[in-house]
Amino acid sequence: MQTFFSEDHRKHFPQAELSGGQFVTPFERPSRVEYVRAELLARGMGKILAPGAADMGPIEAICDTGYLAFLESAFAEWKADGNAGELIAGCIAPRGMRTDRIPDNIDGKAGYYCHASETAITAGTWEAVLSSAASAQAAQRAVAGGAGAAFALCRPPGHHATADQYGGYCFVNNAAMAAQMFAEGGARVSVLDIDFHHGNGTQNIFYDREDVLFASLHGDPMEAYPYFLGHEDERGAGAGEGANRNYPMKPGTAWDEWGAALDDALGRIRDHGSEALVVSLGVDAFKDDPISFFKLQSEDFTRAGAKIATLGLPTLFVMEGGYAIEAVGINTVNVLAGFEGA
Ligand code: Q9C
Ligand code: ZN
Repeated sequence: MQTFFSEDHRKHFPQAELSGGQFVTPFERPSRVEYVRAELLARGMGKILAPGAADMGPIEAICDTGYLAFLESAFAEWKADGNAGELIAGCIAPRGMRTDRIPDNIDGKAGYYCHASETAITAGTWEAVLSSAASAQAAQRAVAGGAGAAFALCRPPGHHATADQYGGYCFVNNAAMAAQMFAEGGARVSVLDIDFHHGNGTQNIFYDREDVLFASLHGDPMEAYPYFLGHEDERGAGAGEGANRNYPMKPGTAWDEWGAALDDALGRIRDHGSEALVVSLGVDAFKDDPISFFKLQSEDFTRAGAKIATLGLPTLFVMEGGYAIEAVGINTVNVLAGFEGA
């Protein structure tokens, strides 16, 4: 299958992530996707194409206007306000205070539009975010045009971003944007999220929609980021009741339980009558991932790809997380190869 990938991802490379009370080199770093690209080439997985410029229409379809304006100018405002370092939100809008007034000051604005302070904004963040969305758009168009399957090698990732909040290394929700593009083409669509972390942004964007099913396999939010969403009893609202499925799992979860959850999710997608599938493809469920607690082996990713192929749907794979750097390429390409080999 074809891959869409932009070199501009490198423009987003914060020097610091607040982790364990220390500033460390961010887990979400440029080399992640370079390992994926190298593995795609080594295994002859098909052409890797540059996506061209992002279209703002599909981004605006899933994002708040004020939020996009914030992302575009945030770093310049931060510098203009006299700050020396990268933009890290400190004072995040909490319970018991107002969220109906968006502060003018950039520090306050960041606190309004951010949900997790591990994610920094730098000079090149916006351009990288646009290039990541461009890859998802180009890959979606390929699949909608009859390609059968395509891979958007997106960086930064997207599934934690809501319509108006960034965090969890995500700014614009590439998978949700692509799903909305399929929906606007008239298709019923499912988003299957196999990243270790719950896809809170995608769930939130489609929670009251029946035409877009969201199913997510992830670390139990009682124990894992994003902590405040992703429980089993979140089933959708209004017309979307029943079109949201969460599979939270405990530390140490390995293939037997994870694969069974995947089977159940695939059954829901079949029952939904989906005509297109978007896979939020994170490989941080891997046993050696430094910030996750599942125990999948590299071969299990091949099996997962083969199971996904049994749906027989036009499928768009969108890169999300995965932080065991050297294994990210192997595990990601294993999913794609398992899908193609099935
Ligand atoms: N001490 C994705 O996989 N928490 N995002 C990091 C590190 C945030 C993961 C904690 C994890 C976000 C796309
Ligand atoms: Zn993740």
